[in-house]
Amino acid sequence: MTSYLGIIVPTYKEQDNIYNLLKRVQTEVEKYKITTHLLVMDDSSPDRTREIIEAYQAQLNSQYLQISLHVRKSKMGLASAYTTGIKILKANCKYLLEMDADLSHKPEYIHDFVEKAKQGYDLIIGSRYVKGGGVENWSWIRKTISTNASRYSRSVLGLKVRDLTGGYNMYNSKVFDTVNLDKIMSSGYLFQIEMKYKTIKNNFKWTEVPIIFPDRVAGKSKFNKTIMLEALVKIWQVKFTS
Ligand SMILES: Nc1nc2c(ncn2[C@@H]2O[C@H](COP(=O)(O)OP(=O)(O)OP(=O)(O)O)[C@@H](O)[C@H]2O)c(=O)[nH]1
Ligand SMILES: [Mg+2]
Repeated sequence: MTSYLGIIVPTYKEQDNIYNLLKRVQTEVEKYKITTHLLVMDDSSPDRTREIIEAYQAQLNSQYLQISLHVRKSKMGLASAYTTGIKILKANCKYLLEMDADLSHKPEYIHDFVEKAKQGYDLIIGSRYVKGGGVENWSWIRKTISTNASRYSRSVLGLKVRDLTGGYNMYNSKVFDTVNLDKIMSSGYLFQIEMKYKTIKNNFKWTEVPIIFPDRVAGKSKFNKTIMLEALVKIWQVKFTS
């Protein structure tokens, strides 16, 4: 079945969030009548994440939402969860949305992304750093690191995007006929930057939509300063080998 929207949700130990995420996505796509295929990419979470998804699937009866679950044997990281998910969905969905499971990416913004897609944009970036966007409950240190990382990446890569590091982004599936997912070299933090860079460099039309990004409430934060700082060095590799 073809859907207008494919949503890729990577999960690792999200038992406290996944039910609410699925519920809120369902509410939104039914409200706006968006045919949606949501694919959860779970890396064998050692908690109840999978069980909760399967229970949700079993009772789901929706005209607009279809849910699939892809389980990988071990924790293989966010970047490959996304690239694998994109490969699975791209032929059958017109647009692809990347979304975290921890509710930092509010499903209530899906409609804003879709509106921009209808206006002809191929990359729609959920942005904390444009007017109307922001973060909630972040320590000043995390805020400073994130804004400066975006500023630094922007100047290294010569892009005008305000929020380069964010992970709530929607792509026209046709982007992946041009941007080769097998050549994405980054994992972790840099992945989102590289994907945006390659899309924009290939002249796809992009825009940013404001999002308020609340910090995760439930589950353990995996934010890691070392990984992020490492990304800021490796960004030069993205620039010169892309
Ligand atoms: N499949 C898969 N999902 C992952 C992996 N690591 C993280 N995730 C999921 O990817 C999304 C983003 O990870 P987060 O831990 O929220 O990362 P973050 O937003 O940078 O940091 P915090 O929210 O502070 O933890 C969440 O839905 C996680 O469950 C992984 O190795 N494999
Ligand atoms: Mg998070």
